[in-house]
Amino acid sequence: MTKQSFKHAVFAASLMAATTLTPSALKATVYNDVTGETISVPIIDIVKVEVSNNIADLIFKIDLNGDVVATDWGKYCIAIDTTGGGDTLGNGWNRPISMSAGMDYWVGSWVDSGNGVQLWQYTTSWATTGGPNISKSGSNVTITVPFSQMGLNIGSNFTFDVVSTGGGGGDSAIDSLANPAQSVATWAGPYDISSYSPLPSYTLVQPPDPTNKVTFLVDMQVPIALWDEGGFPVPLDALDTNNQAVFVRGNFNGWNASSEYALIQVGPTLFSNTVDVVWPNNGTILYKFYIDTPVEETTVMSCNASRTLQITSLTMTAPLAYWGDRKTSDPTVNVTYSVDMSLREASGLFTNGVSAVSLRGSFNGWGTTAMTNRPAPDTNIFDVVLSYPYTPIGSCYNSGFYKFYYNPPETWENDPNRSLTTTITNVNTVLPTVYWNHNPYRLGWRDETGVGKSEMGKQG
Ligand SMILES: [Ca+2]
Ligand SMILES: [Ca+2]
Repeated sequence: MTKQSFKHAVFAASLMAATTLTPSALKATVYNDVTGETISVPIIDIVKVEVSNNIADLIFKIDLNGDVVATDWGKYCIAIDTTGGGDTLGNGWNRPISMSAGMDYWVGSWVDSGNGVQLWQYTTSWATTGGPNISKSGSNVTITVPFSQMGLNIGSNFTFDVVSTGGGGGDSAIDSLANPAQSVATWAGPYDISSYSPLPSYTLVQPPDPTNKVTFLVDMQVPIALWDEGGFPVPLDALDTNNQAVFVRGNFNGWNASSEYALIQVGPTLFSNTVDVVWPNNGTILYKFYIDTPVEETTVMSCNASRTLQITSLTMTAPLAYWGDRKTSDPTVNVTYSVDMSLREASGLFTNGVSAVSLRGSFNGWGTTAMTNRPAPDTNIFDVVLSYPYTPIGSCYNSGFYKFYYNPPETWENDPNRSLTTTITNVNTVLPTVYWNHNPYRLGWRDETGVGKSEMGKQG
């Protein structure tokens, strides 16, 4: 068994467990009525009404004292006062039911003949508007109204009453949710909803963000290859699959690597899991992949920007990603740094052949990486090539901080630290030669100091 196959033999036994959708919880406000206080039968005796809302709809779940599927002639209506004005005398169905405080909307529903519901709006007269929905089950009738069609928004408050009535066009409010007493003594009524006070009121609440199930997939082929190559020191983003875990972290989990966001190895190099992302629909999450070294991936194709995903569904799969945007099929990129020591040597502070020049920076933990000088006549220019395996063309190269250095005597460049970012367009990328200590003057004659003969044109 090869080293690689041994390492990768320990796969998770199963893939993602079946997940259950968790729609955002809708916390209802419950308005209770008494029972047995009507002149008629249990199917129009209101027990209670639960009112809730989601991001778009207002939902009334009306609980009756009888089975409205078995006996379905009842009519269930909602009188709503959203604002000043309104009809003080009647309603959208022209029944002997009024709201003397001013009824702005009337929801009229029936559960016979295949169910139906209408939303009526009063301006100077009544007219139908919008498209509410109705369903029934057992003793419940549920009416859903898009609240924007009543001019309401999250945070809006309105007063209302739910009333039951019969099949006759002249039937009044046989039960009133608000009123615990008998509402009418005869079918003809009439009944003024505002005769009872206070009427129920409801404030539209900001619904909780939905819990989305998002499947993430990341191919760890480069970190696994870096580990398998066994170099020393071990590259920071090498992945030991037997001892390290891979996570997805983002603004949806506080950029934390908690266990529920661990990814499972589902193939030789592929890691995946379906995790909870509590986030509003159409919102965009930021994320990256992470190894518990700890190290977060550096996304080289976007200059280390976070990955983004717009949440458009309760169940989603993010695009397949490669750790750091890198594949094992990507080339090794060689980046050449060079420093021109000629002015420094002319100053007498540096002696070529005596002092060794090196590159030090975050890339080598501020250790020394030796530089070598070029053949004549450029013997005062020192080069070093840094190699970056599995680096895609078009990627963003960031040097981190660095300085040039020579010894003896032990001499660092002046501050500030150098750093640069460039786009890799070639497997051999040669950075511009710079002068020791950021000296901006270009040496025109190799046997002179350049003082008084400067020309701009070379990067410091
Ligand atoms: Ca009742
Ligand atoms: Ca009542």
